[in-house]
Amino acid sequence: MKYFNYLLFGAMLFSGSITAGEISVYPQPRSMQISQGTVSITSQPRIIGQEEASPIALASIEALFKDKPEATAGTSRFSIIIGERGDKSVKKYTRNIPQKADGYYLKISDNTVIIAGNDERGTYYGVKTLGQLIENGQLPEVEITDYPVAAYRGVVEGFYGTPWSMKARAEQMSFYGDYKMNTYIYAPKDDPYHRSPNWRDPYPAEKAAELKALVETANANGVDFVWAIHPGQDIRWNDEDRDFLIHKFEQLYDLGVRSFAVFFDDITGEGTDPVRQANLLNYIDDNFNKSKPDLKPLLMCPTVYTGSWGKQNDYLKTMGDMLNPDINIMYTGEEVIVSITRESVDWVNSQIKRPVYIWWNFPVTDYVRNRLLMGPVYGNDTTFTSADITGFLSNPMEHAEASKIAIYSIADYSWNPATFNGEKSWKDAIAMLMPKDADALECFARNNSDPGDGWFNWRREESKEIAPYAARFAEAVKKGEKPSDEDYARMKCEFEKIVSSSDRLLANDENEALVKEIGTWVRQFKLQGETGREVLAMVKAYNKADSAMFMAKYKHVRALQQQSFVLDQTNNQNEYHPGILVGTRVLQPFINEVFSGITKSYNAKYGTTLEIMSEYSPHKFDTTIEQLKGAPVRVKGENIQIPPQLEVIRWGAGCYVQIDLAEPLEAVNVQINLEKTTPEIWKFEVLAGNGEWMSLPLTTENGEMTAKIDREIKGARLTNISGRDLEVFLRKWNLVVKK
Ligand code: LOG
Repeated sequence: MKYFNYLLFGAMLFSGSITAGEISVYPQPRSMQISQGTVSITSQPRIIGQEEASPIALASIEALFKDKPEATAGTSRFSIIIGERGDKSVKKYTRNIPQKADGYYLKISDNTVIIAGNDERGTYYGVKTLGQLIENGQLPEVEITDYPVAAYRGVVEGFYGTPWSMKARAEQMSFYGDYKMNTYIYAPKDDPYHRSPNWRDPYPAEKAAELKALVETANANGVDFVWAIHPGQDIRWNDEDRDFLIHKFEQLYDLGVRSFAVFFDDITGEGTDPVRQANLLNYIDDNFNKSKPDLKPLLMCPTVYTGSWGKQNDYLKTMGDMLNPDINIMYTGEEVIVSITRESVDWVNSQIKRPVYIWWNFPVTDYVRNRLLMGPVYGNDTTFTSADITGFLSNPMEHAEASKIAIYSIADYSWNPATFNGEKSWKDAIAMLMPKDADALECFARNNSDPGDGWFNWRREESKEIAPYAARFAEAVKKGEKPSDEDYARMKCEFEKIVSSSDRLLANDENEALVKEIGTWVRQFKLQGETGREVLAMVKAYNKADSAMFMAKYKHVRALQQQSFVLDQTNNQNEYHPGILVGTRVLQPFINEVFSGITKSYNAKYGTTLEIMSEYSPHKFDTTIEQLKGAPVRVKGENIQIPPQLEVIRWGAGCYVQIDLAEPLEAVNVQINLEKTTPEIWKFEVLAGNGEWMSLPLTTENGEMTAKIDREIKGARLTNISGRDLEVFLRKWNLVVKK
């Protein structure tokens, strides 16, 4: 028999007689040898070992073959020998079973399947692999030895914002089971019983019942439900609070929870003391955990959870020295939002004196709530072994189903980093979520993956295939040249695809939960596609000197911009990052530049004064500063803003920026940050109801200039009265109004 060594080839190989394509098992197994034969599944299997084998593994087998008929005399029946290390059924294969937690040995040959786990979960995972191998009623003959790198894999529901629903969580559990994730940490920042103010109080009966049901679902899918408490913001370091915490854990223990965590992230004050934190954790470990033999090791999230903060003090070293060795310690990497590097992991391990438990802040969006992060997982070191990391969890978006794209790949990566292929894993995740409309979802996902520019300083690739075409095209328009036919065709094709993909996503009936979560972004994406298409048509009309066509397309674009503005202003109005942003890295800048550029050219050629501002706003922006012409006026809740500019602004003597409001509004104040400057050289004025400009005093507060307004105004203006040309950074221009 001919054997291919899977590891040698570094990719899945397929056996000749299995018809469709390649064999994909996720997460990718450590070692898989595929031979030529197949086993046909025509009936229910004969199970050998059911007296002792893992009950969830057996339940999973039953689910796999429930549609097959009972075997009858004459049908060729295949057998499954199943069990875990020490069970009679698999004794013969003991040598083959990897001695690793969650590991298993799976062999399919001669009408027989052997599934031998190192432990119960290993057996269960062997069944999950078996399920993935079935294709068209056939199983390839394979031999697999498999076990994970990270002992703990899965998700920490640890974001700010609307916690996942119980329904979504239950759905996640079976997803985790399917892809060999064994951990779910319950830690939603916005559950008041997890954090202040109610961490001391037991859950009310109804909530408790819901959690109990969820714990059962987790168990049924081989997932450890970890309940985390977050007491640090108002903890008093006394016996009373310590006992409150233990009582709360006791309540959760009674609900079935067998794994606990204490989180001290994002707190200030007394609670941050590492010595007291460590003493509390050791107390819990010695008195609560050790008295209950069925508990998993205690887990903690430190206050100093990044390398860059850790290097400024001894906090992590204190934890490493003081904490009982069996307590696991979390860490987000060198920064809060960042890829996980070898260097950072080696450093933290030297401090905490145990392999780190990674809390990876991806694809969480609580710091950019108007966006979705749907792109591939990449950038993490691929040489980690079990000696480096004990856990690797994803902190997801508040959109549970949409987060599965990233979670799927993180499961894949944390099981076997060495063979991880981010791009392939991403495509397979998409196909798993939406088999029939995978290409439509892929189009949406590849254009919605970057968190943008911000304090977190962590960008993701977005629209990367189209980017070079977009750049060349926009550059040509800017120079007043005609873009190449190739670039035009490529951009047009992408915008067409965006429009049709959006419609297909909105009409998709394979994954209702996903469509519901991302629907508003998809509608915005469709508008973006339509706008892009029409902006291209403006360029074409201009180059053909077809004025009538240009005007028709121009007006259509204005109408689309307005619709996009309304959508942004009326959906997802959270107080932090309200609105709906899509395709911000390449597509929107492209549309804006080309729209402004071609309209400017048109104005120059035909002597018209068409608005060149590329983003619709009811308010108008007026300026005598050349660099700022065409900048948008953004409305974010109660704030009317000129967005921060990256480059230095040359603000000539006497030049101004001015906002003309669409209607009189009750203004509260203005906040202006031009970096190092002083109020004396600026004049701030508002346009009062009587149509007169009046000057208001500017003061400096926390490095920014501010003026109280407290009246109804129709406009606001800032003028350079220094008598000199100035160079400034425009970091902030925010007019606060009452809605
Ligand atoms: C929080 C987390 C939040 C994340 C991303 C940790 C350990 N804690 O900066 O709740 O979802 O960042 O914004 C955090 O990451 N703090």
